[in-house]
Amino acid sequence: MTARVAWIAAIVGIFCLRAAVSVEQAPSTSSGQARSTSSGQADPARAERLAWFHQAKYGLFIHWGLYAIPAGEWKGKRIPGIGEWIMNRARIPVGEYEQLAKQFNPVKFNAEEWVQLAKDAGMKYIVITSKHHDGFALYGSKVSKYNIVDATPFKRDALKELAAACAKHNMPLGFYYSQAQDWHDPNGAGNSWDFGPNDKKDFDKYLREKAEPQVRELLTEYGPVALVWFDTPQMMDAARAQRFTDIVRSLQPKTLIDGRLGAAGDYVTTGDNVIPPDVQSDAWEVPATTNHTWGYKTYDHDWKSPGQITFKLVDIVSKGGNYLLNVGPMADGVIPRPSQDLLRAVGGWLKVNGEAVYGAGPTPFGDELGEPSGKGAKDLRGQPLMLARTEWRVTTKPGKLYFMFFVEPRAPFELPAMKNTVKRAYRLADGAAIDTKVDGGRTYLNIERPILDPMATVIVVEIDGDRVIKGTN
Ligand code: JFZ
Repeated sequence: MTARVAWIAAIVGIFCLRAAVSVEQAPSTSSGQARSTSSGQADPARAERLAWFHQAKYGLFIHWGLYAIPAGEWKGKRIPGIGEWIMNRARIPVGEYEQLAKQFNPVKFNAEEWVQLAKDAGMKYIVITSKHHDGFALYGSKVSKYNIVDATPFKRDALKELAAACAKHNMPLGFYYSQAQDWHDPNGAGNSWDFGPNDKKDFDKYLREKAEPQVRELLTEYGPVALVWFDTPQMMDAARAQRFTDIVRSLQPKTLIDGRLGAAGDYVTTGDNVIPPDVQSDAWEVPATTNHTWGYKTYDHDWKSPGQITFKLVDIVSKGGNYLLNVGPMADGVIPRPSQDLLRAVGGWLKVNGEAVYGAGPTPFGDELGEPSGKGAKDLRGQPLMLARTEWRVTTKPGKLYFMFFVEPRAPFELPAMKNTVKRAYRLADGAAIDTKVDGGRTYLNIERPILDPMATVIVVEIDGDRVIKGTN
């Protein structure tokens, strides 16, 4: 069982635990302040750190580096799998792979344009790969010469420029950092084809001489860091993870730590593109691709549609989570047009309907999410197989329910049972009033058909009282 599968199993394990959480226990306030940390004890500082995260909901992930040059091909052969793993998948000797640095010259890189794209897309934070598994740093590191300033003809510090553009636009910036895997370092994890098996390496030497000092650089020379996105915690035990936690907490106490450090972070990180079947009580985030790779590949054109992305975003927010959606810029520094167009299309929907997403709380109901398929069918995690329903989703704010229809609702639309009285209902996009009628203790919405926006139409239902009281009158 490869380390990667073992590791995925670990992540999945985390979710069965959480999936056990029933809807009722869902956090009440839109800020979703979980009552306990993933390590159990109450931590007001953590809740404070998470406040912006719970407001933001939707972020831009950027996987960029030397792997954008081969872009999925090596010596004329297409290498299957995610593009940023090409050195591993093709077992490229480090001496050969590092030569790519001499070709890395992204003259079209424009940090301002990247931040503007995130804003146009309705994304509220950015996370970029400062160093991925291949060990190459996208900033001027004094710890390792294997970086964009010292090893390439480009010589510019991309993270310095991005940090400046983000500061100018008040865009929170986070750094992805591969703390464990480093295929360039003889003692880093993961490169068995040049340096042999992990357990023969002086891993702590690599951590002390490269990873920890580089994380310090990122937290001391690039302004406020919104979060550090650690990943694939091979060989990371509690003591090693604690050293990174101490570095982050001591240098920038407000900085969030994701769920892949190798110890409890500030929030849970799901598996890639894994959306849990129901509401999760703790803060969580889904890292997701717009096609089937994180790093740019020339021949992966299987892009998700704006409708699919909008549904996934709303589905995730209605379950209490955040959506971190990725782009893989090309080697010249330009983000592929199809992914730009896709993000801007979703951004257009958010310009009109963002009130139902930013800072919104999860569904107080749950039947709309799906039901166990019955017949004892189990999913990968051994949990009752959930047959997802996708007709509509709902998010909440005090006194308001945001029903989002992705297909034509039954007419009239029967609201889920609740003791609250419906004060009024209207279409968010244009404020158009929606007739309501009460019959047999249930409230019905007379939603005009066809629905206004096929991407998703939002109907706001104002109720008496801040929160839904479930049950019938
Ligand atoms: C990791 C990286 O290996 C990959 O290159 C990318 O950066 C991605 C965001 O994260 O890949 C993973 C990590 C964990 C899981 C799947 C892919 N998982 O838990 O299912």
